[in-house]
Amino acid sequence: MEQLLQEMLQKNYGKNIQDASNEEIYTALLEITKEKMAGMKRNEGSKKLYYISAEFLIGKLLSNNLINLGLFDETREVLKRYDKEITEIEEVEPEPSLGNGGLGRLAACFLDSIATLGLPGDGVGLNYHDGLFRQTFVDNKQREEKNPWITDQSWLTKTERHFEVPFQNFTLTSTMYDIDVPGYQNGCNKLHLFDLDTVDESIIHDGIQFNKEDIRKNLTLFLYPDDSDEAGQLLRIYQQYFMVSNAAQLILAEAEEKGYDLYHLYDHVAIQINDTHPTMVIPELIRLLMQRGFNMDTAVDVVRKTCAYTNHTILAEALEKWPVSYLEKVVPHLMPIIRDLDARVKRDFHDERVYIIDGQNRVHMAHIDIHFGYAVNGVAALHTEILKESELKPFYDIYPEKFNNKTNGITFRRWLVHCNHRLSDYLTGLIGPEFMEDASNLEKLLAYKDDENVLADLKTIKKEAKAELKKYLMQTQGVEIDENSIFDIQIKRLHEYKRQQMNALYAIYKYKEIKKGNLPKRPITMIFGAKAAPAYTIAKDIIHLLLCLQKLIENDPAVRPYLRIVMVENYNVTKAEKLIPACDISEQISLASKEASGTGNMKFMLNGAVTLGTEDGANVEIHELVGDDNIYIFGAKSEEVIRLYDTNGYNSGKIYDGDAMIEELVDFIISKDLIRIGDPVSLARLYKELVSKDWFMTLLDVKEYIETKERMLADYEDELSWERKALVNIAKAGFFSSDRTIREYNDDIWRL
Ligand code: C3B
Repeated sequence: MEQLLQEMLQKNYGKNIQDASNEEIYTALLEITKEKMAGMKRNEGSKKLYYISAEFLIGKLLSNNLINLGLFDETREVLKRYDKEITEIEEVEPEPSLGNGGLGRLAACFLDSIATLGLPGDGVGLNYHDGLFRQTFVDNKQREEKNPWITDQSWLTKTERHFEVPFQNFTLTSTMYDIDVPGYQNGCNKLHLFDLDTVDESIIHDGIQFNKEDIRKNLTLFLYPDDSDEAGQLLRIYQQYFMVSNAAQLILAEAEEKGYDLYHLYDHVAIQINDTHPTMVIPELIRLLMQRGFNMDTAVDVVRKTCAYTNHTILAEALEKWPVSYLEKVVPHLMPIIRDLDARVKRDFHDERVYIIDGQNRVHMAHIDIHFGYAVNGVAALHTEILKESELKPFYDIYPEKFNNKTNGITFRRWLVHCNHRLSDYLTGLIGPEFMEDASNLEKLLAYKDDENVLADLKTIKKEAKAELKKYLMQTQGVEIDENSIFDIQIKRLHEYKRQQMNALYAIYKYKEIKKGNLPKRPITMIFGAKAAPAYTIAKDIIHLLLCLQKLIENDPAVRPYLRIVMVENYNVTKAEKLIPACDISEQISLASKEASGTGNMKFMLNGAVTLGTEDGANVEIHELVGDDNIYIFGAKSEEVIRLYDTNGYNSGKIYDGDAMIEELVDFIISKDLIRIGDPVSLARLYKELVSKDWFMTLLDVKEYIETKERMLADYEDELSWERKALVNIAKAGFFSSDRTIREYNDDIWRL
C-alpha cells in the first residue's frame, strides 16, 4: 500500500505522502481502491438478484471498501507512519446523499452482505444529484438546503449503458453509473444508478425550490421531492417509472446477452421490490416481454415467478396509491396493463379490499406486488404477524404461502469493525476473530459475564467513544458535553409514531425536577438526530420544541450542569457512526405496532448500549434474546394499540385532563419560558395536536416511559451490573447480522 500510495501521489500531484494534503491522499486512495475493485472477481452464477430501491443510504465508502478488501489495517498503519489519521483523511469524503432512513440504510447493508456471501446481486436505483436535503438549524427551526455530493473524483463510474425511457409525450435517454460493491473476503457486485445527462442543478433556488414541471432538468435532482401538490406527485411517478424502466431494460439486456430463454427468466433472475416505490417494474416487464412476442398470460406468469416484494411499514401514508389520472398523464402505456391486471383480480376475487384499482380510481401499488409477485415479506417477526393478521389479512387469506418474515439485519463490517474499531479489536483479542465470519460467535462473550476485568474494559471502551463524540460535537457544532454524563440517544427520522415528542416530555419532566432541587445522581446528556420531511409540519414543530428546550437549558446555569439536550445537525450515516459507539441508553420508543423493525436498535445493541423501548418491531426479538434483565420495556402492547384504533378508543384529552402531572408537562410546551425562545404558533400547534388528537398516543405511554427511564438511570449507578447488561447485548447481537438476513432471503426467496 505504501508504494502504491507513493506512486499515485507522485503521478497525480508530484508529491510524496509526507507533503500531500488530506484531500490529495483521499483522492489517491479512492483511485487505488477503485482500481483494486475493478480487478476483483465478480460474483457469478446462473441466477442473479436485482435489488431495486428508491434509496441506497450507503454512507462514506473509503474505509468500508478498504475493510472488505482486507487493506484497512495496512492503510491505517502506512498513514500513521507519516503522522496521518485515516479518520481525518475520511473527513474529506462527501457522504453520498442517496437515502432517507432505515429503508435506504437496510438496502446498503444488504448490498454488503450479498457481496460478502458471494451471491451475484446488484442494486438498481437513481443517481440523485442532491439527494435528501441537508439540514441546518436557523432560529431553532429546521431549514432545508441542497446537498450536492457528486464531485469530479467519486466512487461513481460512468458506463456506456443507455436506455430509452418512454413517457407520455417524450422519451428520455438514460445513462447508467456504477458503484462497485466489494464483498468482505469475497467477490464484487455493483450498484447501478440511473441518471439523465440533461439534469440541471442550477434550477434550484431558495433552499430546495425548483420548477417541478421541467422533467428533463429536474428528474434526478432530489430524493422524495415535495409531493404536497399534484406536480410533486407527478414528479415522483416520473422518477419511479424512470427507475424501473431502466431496471427492467437492464435485466432483459443482461439476460439476452447471456443467451437465457426469457420464457424461463425466473430461473436466472430474481427481482426484489423494496417497498412500493419500484412496483411499476411489474407492468413494465410485462410490457417489454409482450414487445418481444409474449402473450399477456405468459408474460404475467413469468413476471409473477420473478418478482418478490418487501413491505416496510403499515403506515397508510407510505402504502402508495396513485390516482389513475396521474398515471395516465405520465405513463399511459402502462395503464392498459394495469387495467388488465386489475380485471384479473376482479375476475378471481370478489373482495374490494384486494382490488388494484379502487372505487376512487386509485391504483394500490402494494396490491400489484402481492398479486403479481411470488413472495411478500415483513421485516421483523411482529411486523409480519401484523401484516398477516390485520393490515394485509385479506391477501394472507388468499396467498398464505407467499407470506414470510425476514427480520432485518445490519452489516457488522460498518456498524462494528469500522465505527467502533476499539471494541472490535478488543473482541477479537478476547474471543477470536471468528465472529467476523459468523456473527453468532459473539456469544462466546457470555463466558465473561462475571469477569470484572472484562466488564471494566468494556466501560473503558465506552468512555473513550464518549470522549471522542464530545470532541466531534465540539468541532462540528461548538457544543461542549460532559463525557461523564449518561448518553441517552434517539436518532432516526422525525415522525410522530417514533415519538420524539414523548422524549421531549421527559426532558421537560427532568428540567422541572432539577428546578425543584431534585438533582439527578449523574448528569444526563440527551442527544437527538433527525430530519423532518419538508412538508411535515408537526414533525418540524417537534424539532422546534427540542431546539427550544436545548436553548432553555443551555441558558439556565441551575439546570445545565445536570441536563443537556443536543440536537445534532444534519443527522446522517457519518454522524450515526460517531454517535452509536458512545451511547448508553438506546431510545426505541415508537408506538407499538408502528415501527416495522427498526435497525438503529440493532446497531446500538451491538455497540453495548441498553435499549429503552416498547414491544415494537425488532425490539421484541431483542427482548427475547437478551431477557428481561438486559432491556427496559414499557408501554402498551401492539394488540392494545390496534384495538384502540379499531374501536376509536383513544382520547388524549381525557388523559390530559385526568392527570395533573401529564397536564403540567404538556402545558410547558406553551409556557412563557418556551414562548420567549420559540415561535408561539409552532409550539401552540404542537400543544394542540397532543391534547386534541395525539394520533400516535404519546400520552398513553408517557408516564410509564418516565418511570422506566428513571429506573434505568438509577440502575446505571450499579456499574458492574450495567456493564453486564452491555456485555449481554453485544453477545446476543449476532442474530442481527445482515449476513443472516441475506442467507434467509436467499434460502427462502431468491434461491441464487
Ligand atoms: C423503515 C421502517 O420505518 C423501519 O422500521 C425499518 O426498520 C426500515 O424501514 C427497514 O425495513 N421504513 C423507511 O425507512 N421508509 C419507508 N418508506 C418505510 C419504512
